[in-house]
Amino acid sequence: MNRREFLKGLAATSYIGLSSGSVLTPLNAFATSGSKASDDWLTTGSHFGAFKIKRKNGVIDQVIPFDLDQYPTDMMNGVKGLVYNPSRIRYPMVRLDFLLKGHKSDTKQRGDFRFVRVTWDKALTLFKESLDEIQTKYGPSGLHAGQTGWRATGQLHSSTSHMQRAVGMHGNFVKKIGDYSTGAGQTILPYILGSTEVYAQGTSWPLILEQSNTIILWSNDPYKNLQVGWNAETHESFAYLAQLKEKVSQGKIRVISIDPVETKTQKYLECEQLYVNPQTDVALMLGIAHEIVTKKWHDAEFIQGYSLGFEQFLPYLLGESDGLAKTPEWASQISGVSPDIIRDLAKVMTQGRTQIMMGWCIQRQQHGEQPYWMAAVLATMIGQIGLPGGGISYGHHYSSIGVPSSGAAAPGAFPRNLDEGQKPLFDSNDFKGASNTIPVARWVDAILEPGKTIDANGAKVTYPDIKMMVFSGNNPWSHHQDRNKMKLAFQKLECVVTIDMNWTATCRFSDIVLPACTTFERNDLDVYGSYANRGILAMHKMVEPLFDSLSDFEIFTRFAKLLGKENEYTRGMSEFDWLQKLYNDCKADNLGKFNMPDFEAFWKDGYVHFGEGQPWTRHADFRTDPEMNPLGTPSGLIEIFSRKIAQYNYDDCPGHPMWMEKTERSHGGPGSDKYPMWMQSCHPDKRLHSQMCESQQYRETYTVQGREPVYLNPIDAKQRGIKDGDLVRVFNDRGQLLAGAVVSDSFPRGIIRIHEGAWYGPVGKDGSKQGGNEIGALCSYGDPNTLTQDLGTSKLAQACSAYTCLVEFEKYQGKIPEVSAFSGPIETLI
Ligand SMILES: Nc1nc2c(c(=O)[nH]1)N[C@H]1C(S)=C(S)[C@@H](COP(=O)(O)OP(=O)(O)OC[C@H]3O[C@@H](n4cnc5c(=O)[nH]c(N)nc54)[C@H](O)[C@@H]3O)O[C@H]1N2
Ligand SMILES: Nc1nc2c(c(=O)[nH]1)N[C@H]1C(S)=C(S)[C@@H](COP(=O)(O)OP(=O)(O)OC[C@H]3O[C@@H](n4cnc5c(=O)[nH]c(N)nc54)[C@H](O)[C@@H]3O)O[C@H]1N2
Ligand SMILES: [Mo]
Repeated sequence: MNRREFLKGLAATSYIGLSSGSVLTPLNAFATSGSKASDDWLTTGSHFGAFKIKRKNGVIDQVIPFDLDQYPTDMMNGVKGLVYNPSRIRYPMVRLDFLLKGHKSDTKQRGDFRFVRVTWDKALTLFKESLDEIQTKYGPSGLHAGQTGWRATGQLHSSTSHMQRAVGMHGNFVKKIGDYSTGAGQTILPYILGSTEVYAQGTSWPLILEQSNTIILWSNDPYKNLQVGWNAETHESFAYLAQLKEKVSQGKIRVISIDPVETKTQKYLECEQLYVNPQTDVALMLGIAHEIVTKKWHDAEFIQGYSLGFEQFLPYLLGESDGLAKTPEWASQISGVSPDIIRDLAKVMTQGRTQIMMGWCIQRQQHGEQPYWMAAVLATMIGQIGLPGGGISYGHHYSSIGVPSSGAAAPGAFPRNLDEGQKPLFDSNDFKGASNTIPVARWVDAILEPGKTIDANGAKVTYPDIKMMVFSGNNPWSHHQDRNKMKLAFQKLECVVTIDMNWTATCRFSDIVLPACTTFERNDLDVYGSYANRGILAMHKMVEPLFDSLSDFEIFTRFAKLLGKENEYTRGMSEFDWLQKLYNDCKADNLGKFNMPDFEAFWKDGYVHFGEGQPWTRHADFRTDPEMNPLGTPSGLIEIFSRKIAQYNYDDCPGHPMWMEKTERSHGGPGSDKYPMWMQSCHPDKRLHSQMCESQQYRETYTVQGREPVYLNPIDAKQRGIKDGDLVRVFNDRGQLLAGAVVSDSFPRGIIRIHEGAWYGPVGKDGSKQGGNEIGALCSYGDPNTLTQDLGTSKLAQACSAYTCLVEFEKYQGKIPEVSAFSGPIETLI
């Protein structure tokens, strides 16, 4: 089917979508009829940007940037395809053998992709009965519904909240702590700097542009990663990046990107790149620190007044404690950076104002806590923490951090938890001696080894015996590591339920699949500008929910009704009642500070603008008066040595930062004789994780022979007889995938990249999509998590370490399978 035929088909069938069923107040009557009849430009928003959308004949026709977005991104071109694409889930579906045998089904069949269409009533009843069975047989420790992820923006329709509130009304369940983004960083930094830092507002760009002489982008690609935001993104930071580019060209600010590859940012700014061997940054940092101490360039006064434990760290740095001085020569051997450059860096960083900007990728590897800690130590030695344009930050590449916040109160959200006094149907808190909260990335381990006790952040965690999982607004068969291990784990689950818009691989490995509609098929509101909080955006419904899909609110209202708790769930309010409440509460909070019009005017105009805030310097108050404004660390000071961490006695996270070898490391490190290539699975330039991979036409702008690109160094490729555009098999002991070769000088020897979020499309030995459940199946599209390691960063954070991963690749010579990722299930009748 070509695209036009497909769209025609969708337009013809879209009226099948059920009506929302909410109470018709005059206002929502107006809004719904408005959304149907009017072909005016209407506002809406997403992680990819805030937009104005025009419809034609009931179908989304044109998408343009929101008035106040001066730097819309290319991903705007993929938005229509988010709604109209072949991967959409059309109706509720149940896995064949689960429909026949329920909790006694053959779970080895899970992933064979055979599903049967059912009605909403049937699907929701099966869902509830499964929960009943789990709570009765195992209690709350048998259920994990705690994973979260990048569910669509919008304060009302936040899908994970809907699922967790409704499932929580049925019974308690296992939850997670931390996230995949910054798991190691957000755990270590409270010990060192007193807060997670990663999600804190950072020093404002105007001050950085004014005051910095040098900016170090360490494992950081803001020009790529600021394209998406946690809220409706309006891309204010790009104006500052443009100014930075200007200053770089004028020689006013020196920007050094410390990164194994040439990043999008480095190319845009035309700044310097400093190559470092992957996973060896701590060694490089130690080499710099050694040089600073040797030359006495460190700020002894700042170290003395604002930090603790330099004396415990110094013997390690100088080699007095382990006989190994961390000289530039020592660091060079590990990091691949020449001693001269290390010495030069030490000089540059201590002369003039230096802002170190850490990206997050570097802590998504084994011992990912260490580079964050060591970078804080470096910044302390330089002595500029709390000065405008100096010190260290951990988030300038994320969600408009660094754009001054308006200071307005932001709207609240639909509640994730039960209201005060509400009780679940199965009101038990008996987790049978297991933990009710586990580190976010350890859930597959828990399924495989229930009862096992691990160390985590100074405590013990005992894995619960998980028998059922519910996913909404996240895509674990994209975000988690090691697909074949996941297959084994999923065979142990009795029931898996997923609520999504698309036939993701998570749906493929589920038993009950429920179709949610997209953001563009419901009304909502959101902050725009993410951390800049520039205003509130009206997110208008553009089209009726396609096929049999429903909004998450509607899905779980119906589910709550089955529990006899519909009113408890909705508080007796419809979609539009909620929108008005969220808006009016926010209006009340801003009274006297920001004038907000009435809801009706806001809804009609499409937004309320709060404007720009005041520039601000992170940690300035601490610098001015550390006694009055202590950090949140035990001592109130920066902890170069942490007594608390030392007392945990962890071999993989001692009391001060240290270089530690990895279990897999390229460029001569462990495992590189067998698998010489380091695979980095960075965040995609043209997607948000797995989202927008479904947008077919847009995807085709970057795929190679229909597959996800694998970026290869020209010499590495040539040695294996591979040309640009060839199909490549990438493999290690954990798995294998097909991807399309993009040969590029931006990638040094020994390094390949496949962006995370590429949809998992396994095929069996016979090339069929039904065989995708086989252990060792070939991924036909190129999901890098087919190959990554599922390993905790250390006993401290137990976070995701996807970047500790070695692979090999070869030209693919076998029979070429069709891509199985995007075409939905094998629909079966019974
Ligand atoms: N190898 C490797 N793996 C990684 C990473 C890496 O760098 N390398 N990065 C990690 C990081 S930092 C992150 S944050 C995670 C991201 O992991 P996730 O947040 O799980 O990734 P997304 O692809 O954004 O998944 C969101 C899912 O929610 C669905 N969804 C969106 N809107 C709605 C809605 O309104 N209703 C419902 N019901 N569903 C909706 C989408 O269709 C999609 O399937 O991945 C992690 N995994
Ligand atoms: N376009 C787009 N933007 C996004 C996202 C997306 O999916 N798409 N996701 C958002 C989310 S959820 C997150 S968590 C952030 C992710 O933010 P990050 O994790 O910071 O992003 P990445 O682009 O994966 O990695 C940044 C850089 O780290 C480098 N790097 C990797 N390993 C090493 C190393 O060992 N040493 C050094 N020095 N550098 C290394 C990579 O080469 C890359 O250039 O991005 C957010 N922004
Ligand atoms: Mo993330």
